[in-house]
Amino acid sequence: LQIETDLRRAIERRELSLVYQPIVRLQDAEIAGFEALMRWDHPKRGNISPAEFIPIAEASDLINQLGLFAFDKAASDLMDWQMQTGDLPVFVSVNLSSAQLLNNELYNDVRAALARTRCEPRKLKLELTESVVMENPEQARLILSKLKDVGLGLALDDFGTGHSSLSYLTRFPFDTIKIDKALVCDGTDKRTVLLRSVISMARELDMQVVAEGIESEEDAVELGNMGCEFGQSYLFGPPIGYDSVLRLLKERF
Ligand code: G
Ligand code: G
Ligand code: MN
Ligand code: NA
Repeated sequence: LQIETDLRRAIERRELSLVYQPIVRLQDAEIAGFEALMRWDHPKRGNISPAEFIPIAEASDLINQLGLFAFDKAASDLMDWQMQTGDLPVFVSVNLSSAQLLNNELYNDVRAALARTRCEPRKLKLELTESVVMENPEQARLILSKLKDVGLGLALDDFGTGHSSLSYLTRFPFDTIKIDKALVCDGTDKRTVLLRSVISMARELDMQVVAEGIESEEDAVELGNMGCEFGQSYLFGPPIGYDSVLRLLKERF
């Protein structure tokens, strides 16, 4: 596949970058952190969506390199921002694919990136979907508890889309759940009941809750009243580049 060959070269050719979408506190719209999202500027085809190239990377060994690039880059960007603003009460979360989780090198790679960048582990989170964990629950539990012990945050992403087994919330060391936009924007009358129970369950388990895809101010207020602490959506801001994040942080902190 030509695109796979191109992707293989994309890292060294500096065609891959990260953008950062704010995750805000619903109470006062203050920035709590950012989700790092990968972008590929292809020399001929222009911007290719991660929805297209991540699956290609996942189907080969490339995802491990891409994933490591994202983790290392997110950690070093955060350190660079902090060099210019001082210590920040802000985290960055990075998506993790299943092939990465099952890769024996992941733990050492993560430790090496933390050592290289000197980023505090508690300022970084890994985002995993249920399906990533489900592929091999035993091994996932093992590696996730090791990563937790290192001090990284762990977020269960896209919650409410798959065949959510509630046991995932307790069997794995997640500290955060991200409620998928499909549930946040659900048009049926079950929406309120579902959101209320997910949020109260998460809170009783001492987990932070991020609602994704909140479209209106009314929904933000409603979710806040239900006990949801954080939101991430275009309403609060689109993904932005390194310089824009720095500007935003200088304004706020
Ligand atoms: O940013 P955007 O909506 O285009 O992302 C589309 C999908 O690609 C999302 O599901 C997102 O989680 C995924 N994605 C973006 N960046 C990364 C990454 O660095 N690693 C992995 N595994 N997935 C990513
Ligand atoms: O699967 P994951 O949750 O990692 O994907 C996050 C993706 O959702 C990002 O690619 C981002 O571009 C997209 N996104 C962020 N905010 C919104 C929003 O308010 N509405 C919609 N439809 N998508 C969003
Ligand atoms: Mn995510
Ligand atoms: Na999601």
